[in-house]
Amino acid sequence: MAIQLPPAEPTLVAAAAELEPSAAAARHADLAAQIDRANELYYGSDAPEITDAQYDVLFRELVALETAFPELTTPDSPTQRVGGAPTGTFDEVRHTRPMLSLGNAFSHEDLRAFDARVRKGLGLPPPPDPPPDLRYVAELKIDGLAISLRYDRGRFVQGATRGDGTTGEDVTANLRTIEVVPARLAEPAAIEARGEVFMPKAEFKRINEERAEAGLALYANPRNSGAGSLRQLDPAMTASRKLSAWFYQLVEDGDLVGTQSAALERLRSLGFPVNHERKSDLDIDGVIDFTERWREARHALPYETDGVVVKVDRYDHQARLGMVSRAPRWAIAFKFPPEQVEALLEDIVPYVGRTGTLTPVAHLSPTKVAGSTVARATLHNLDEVRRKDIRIGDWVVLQKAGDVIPEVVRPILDRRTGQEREFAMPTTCPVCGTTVVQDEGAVRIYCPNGDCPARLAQEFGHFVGRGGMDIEGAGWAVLSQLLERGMVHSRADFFRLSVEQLESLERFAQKSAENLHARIARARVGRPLARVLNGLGMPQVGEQTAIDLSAWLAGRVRPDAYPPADGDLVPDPWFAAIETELRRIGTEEPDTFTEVPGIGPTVAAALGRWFNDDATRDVLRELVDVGLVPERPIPRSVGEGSAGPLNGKTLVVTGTLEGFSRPEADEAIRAAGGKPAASVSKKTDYLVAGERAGSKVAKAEALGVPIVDEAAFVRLLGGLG
Ligand code: 1X8
Repeated sequence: MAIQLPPAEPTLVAAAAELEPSAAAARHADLAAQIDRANELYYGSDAPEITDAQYDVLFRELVALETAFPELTTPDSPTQRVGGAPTGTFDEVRHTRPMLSLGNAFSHEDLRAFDARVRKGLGLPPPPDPPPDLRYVAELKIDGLAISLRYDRGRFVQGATRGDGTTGEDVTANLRTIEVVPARLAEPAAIEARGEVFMPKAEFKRINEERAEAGLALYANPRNSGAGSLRQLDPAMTASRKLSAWFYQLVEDGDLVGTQSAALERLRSLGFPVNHERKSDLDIDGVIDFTERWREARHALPYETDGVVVKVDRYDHQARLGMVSRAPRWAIAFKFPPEQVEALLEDIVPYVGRTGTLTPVAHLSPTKVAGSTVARATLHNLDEVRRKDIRIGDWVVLQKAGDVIPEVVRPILDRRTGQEREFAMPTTCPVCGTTVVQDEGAVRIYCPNGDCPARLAQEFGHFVGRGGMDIEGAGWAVLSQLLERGMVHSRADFFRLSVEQLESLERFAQKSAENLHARIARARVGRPLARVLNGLGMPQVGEQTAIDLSAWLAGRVRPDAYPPADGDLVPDPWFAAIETELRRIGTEEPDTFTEVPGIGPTVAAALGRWFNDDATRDVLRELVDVGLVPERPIPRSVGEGSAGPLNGKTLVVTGTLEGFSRPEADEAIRAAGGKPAASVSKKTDYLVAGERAGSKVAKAEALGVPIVDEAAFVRLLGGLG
């Protein structure tokens, strides 16, 4: 399947058509090499040799050549890797069969309970009787991104992410850039293969080192960075990251294989990479042995595994067992507990956050845990330090929550010498010296100085970060220098920085200064209003409410009434009107903010105070003056918002959701106009089933209440259900 390209320009095509085929081929190879090199420099090292405009000229000529000589459109041509005109999103792909999620097991007991359920489901004798022909396959669980690939007559035709299990994103072009993904199979088979794309640990390390060097935010773990790399809109970006993959499921028409172990063999003989660390022909004791063997050994593997997937081997058994709420009854994921190590807690240091909150942070002797070295761990707040009785000088148990975030579990009391000291919060801000404040009855201790340099740095970091103006390259290293040198006093100052100023920063050369300057200039125009407001740090307002607020504002200050500014660096009339309106509402009628979904009287009052504050007014006014042109949202009129997509619907949530705590889920349902309820009845419109959902699922099934997973829940909230 060829990628859609921007239309070729007729004059260029006519010129190309004049060429002899051999000359065309030579020119094609030359252009392809130049473009490949430009891509590599642009994405790999952040030091382009040619301008975007020059790149476009080369690319357009290549498109013209391929239009005149279609046989030159080889799969490895840059036109096939660079996704033509970027659409901003991927196309959707409906999976032929749903991509399932797995139930979890956390202990040997859980595994034995799984075995007992399987035997019961198959009508086999319960343990300890050995079942005659029930056999398991154990495979390592890869901590990556699930993908599904279709092959037609042995050729790779389409690849998609898991998405919500039913519909994923078309990432074909990106998958083509992964070396181990076969473009062609050993035989002309029509199959679908499923597996996991991941970033090897070494590549993760390399990329994070490169990002640290460039002052960019670091990826939290290989899984995030792998997922981020695969979901790049520009496949050249994916290509610059060395992703890999393991395959573990064969979806094939015509039943050539009858077991999972045979399917793995067939995948391998077709040319797919299949993980060697697997074992078949196991009973549940063999499965347990397998999990024990890998508990520690996994850290030495060059990729991340977070568990073992256990599957009933025989397909006919699998079919008889069937599934419950999107998870097969014939498979389970055993999750390794987080590795725990001992570390010396050398000090507890209070850090000042964006809102001034002082957070105690543990400084640890650098200690290797779950594959990386840890020297810092947040202790959250003073109550937490007291509750766990953690003292300076303690040896502590350290683990990574979710194998990612370092966490001090407890002190090791046996190792106390009596030299340990209790931690006390300072009475003054460690950065600016202002006396700190603890509000009556609150846990939080904060620096009340709005001009505290620590607060400013984080506020500005938030402003230029992902939730705000999204200026890549304006990381910590850059921000702290800009503040220290007094080049930036207010948020608007970012847009006033010159290339020369940026070039004067440490580790900046002319090229990197120009790049950052260009990224800042691009961020000035077309960032969604919601992100601009969110980036300013509105009190008690999250990203979704920021979106609702900006759509609501656009309903009051209609974008269509304000022609876009045509010059550069002049105030955008619509944004100026928004600024005036926010100030007016803040002063005169803060209650009207309650018309925005998700905003109640308390938040409305806080917003009113905030928009009425001189500091906020100044920031907004300056951003208008410096020529910020936010993207104009689609207006939402009053009432429309409060009558949300779940108006009149009753939802029950069960199990654990990844993106919501229970109160947050309830709040989200209310904000969308729905009603959260505690138990399932005939009146329930949807049961939202998270991980480890319990008996409510069976009840909903019995009553015929639709059961949705978290992804579908999110779509319902967005009115897309
Ligand atoms: C997810 C995964 C499976 C396997 C390995 N890694 C995963 N992340 C495997 O079967 N070897 S199966 C699976 C799923 O079914 N959701």
